[in-house]
Amino acid sequence: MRTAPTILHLDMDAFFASAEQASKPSLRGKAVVVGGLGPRGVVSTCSYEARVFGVHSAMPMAQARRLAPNAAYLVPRFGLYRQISEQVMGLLRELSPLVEPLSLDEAFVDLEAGGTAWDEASALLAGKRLRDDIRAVTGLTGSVGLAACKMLAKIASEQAKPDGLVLIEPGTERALLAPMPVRILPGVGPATGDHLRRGGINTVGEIAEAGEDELVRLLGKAHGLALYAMALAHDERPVVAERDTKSVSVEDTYDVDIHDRVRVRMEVQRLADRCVQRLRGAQLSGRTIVLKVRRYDFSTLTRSETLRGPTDDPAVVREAAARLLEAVDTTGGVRLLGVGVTGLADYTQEDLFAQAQAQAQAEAEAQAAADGEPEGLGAEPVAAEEAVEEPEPVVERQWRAGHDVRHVEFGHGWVQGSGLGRVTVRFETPDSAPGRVKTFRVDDPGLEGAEPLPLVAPPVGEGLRRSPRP
Ligand code: DCP
Ligand code: MG
Repeated sequence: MRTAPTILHLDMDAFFASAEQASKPSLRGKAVVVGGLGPRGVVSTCSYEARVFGVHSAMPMAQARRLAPNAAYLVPRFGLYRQISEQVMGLLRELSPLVEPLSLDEAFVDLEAGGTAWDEASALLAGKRLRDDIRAVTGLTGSVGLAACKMLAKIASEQAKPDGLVLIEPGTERALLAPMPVRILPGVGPATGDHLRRGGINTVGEIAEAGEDELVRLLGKAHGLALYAMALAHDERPVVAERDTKSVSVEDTYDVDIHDRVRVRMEVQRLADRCVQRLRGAQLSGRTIVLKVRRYDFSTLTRSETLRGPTDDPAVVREAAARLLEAVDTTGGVRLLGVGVTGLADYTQEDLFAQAQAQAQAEAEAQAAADGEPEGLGAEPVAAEEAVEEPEPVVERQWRAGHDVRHVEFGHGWVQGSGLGRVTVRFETPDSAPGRVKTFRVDDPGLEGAEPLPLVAPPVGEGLRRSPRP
C-alpha cells in the first residue's frame, strides 16, 4: 500500500436534492424530497433538512410524506443531474487521468498518478482546491476523503459529510477502523453483517482479533480472506480509469445449433452491427472487440482484439469480429454467439444532429431492453437510472412537479404542483431571489415547458472563479 494519502474519494452532498435547491431559491434551507411521486414511488434522495425527519434514499414515498408532510416533493430531472455530473467529472480529470466514477455523484481519483499530489500537504491542497472548484463551477458542495487506499478514502468522505474534507493519515488506519461497525467495510451487507454478529463479531477490530481462520470458517475462503484483509486496512485495489472494466455487448442463443460456417459469419456481422448501435446509443466508443462463441458441447470461448484507438465504426468492429471468428473452430455447431466492445471511452460528438440521433437511439435501446430484449455478455443497460422515473398521474404528465416552465408574461419558473385543472408555478431562477407563486389553468396558452437553466451563470472570462494554480 502507498505511504501517502493520495487516493481521493469525492461524493456530492445530497446530490439530486442539492441540485434542486440550487435551481430553486425558495427551496434552499428547506426539506426537499426527490423521487417517484406515483403510488409506488420511492425516495431517490432528500436534502439534509429532510433527513432530520428520518427520510432517506430508497424509502417508500408514502412513508416520506408521513414523516415530512411539509417538505417539497419533486420528480428527478436526470438531464440536469447528468450535466452537473459531467462538469464534476471534468474537474476530477484535470487532477488525474485515473478517475473511477462509481455513480453520477461519486468517484475515486488517483492523485499520485496525475502528479497532483505526492504527500499529505499536496493531497490536502488538491482536495481543498477541488471542493472550491466544484462550488464555483456547479454551485454545489461535495465532500472529499483522502487516504492511502480506496476503502479508507471512501470512509473519509463519508465522515466529511456534508460539505467537508477528511484526510486519514497513513499509519492510523487500523486504530481508526477498530471501533467501527463491520458494515463500514466494502462487501459487508445486511446478510454478512448478521452472520458476523451471530459469530460474536460486531466491530472491525473484532474481525482483526478473530483472525483469518475464523473469518474463513464463518464466510468461506474468498469472502473471509478479503474481509480480513480489509479489517487490517490492507486494500490494494487500484483506481481503474473510467469504464475500463465495463463493456457494451450483445449476444444471441440459437434454438438450433448453427453448423453452416457462412451463416455463422453472417450472424457475427449482424451482432457486430447491433453492438455498435448500442455503443453509439450510449455515446461511447471502445478499443477492445470481444467475440464469444458457445459451441454445441457448451464449451465457451472468448477471443479479443485491441485496436490502436477507440472506435464506434461499424465496419471496424465487423472486421475485427470476423478476424476473431476465423481463429475459432465451429465444426460441430454453435449454440450462442456474442460480440462486445470493452475499453470504453467517452465519445464526443460535435455534430448536434448526430447527437440528437444518438439520444433517440439510446432511448429506443433502453425501451427495447425494458421490453425484454435479451441482454448479452453482462451489457450495461443504457440510461439505467431513467428507470427510477415513473409515469406520473395523467394531470401531472404535462406539468410535472419540479420541472421548468416559461410564461409569456412572468418568465421562467417551475411547477410547484398541479391538479383539478390548475397548475401552480413559482417564478424564480437559480440566481434570483425566492420567487412568487401563481396559479394557472392547465391549458393556459401562455405557459410552456422549458429547459433547466444553468445553476451557475457561465463565467465571463473562462476560469475567473476557479482557484488559482501555482
Ligand atoms: N440515488 C437514487 N436512489 C438511491 C440512492 C441514490 O436515486 N437509492 C441517487 C440520488 C442521489 C444520488 O443518487 O442524490 C447520489 O447518491 P448518494 O448515495 O451519494 O446520496 P446523496 O448524494 O443524495 O447524499 P449524500 O450526501 O449522503 O451523499
Ligand atoms: Mg452523494
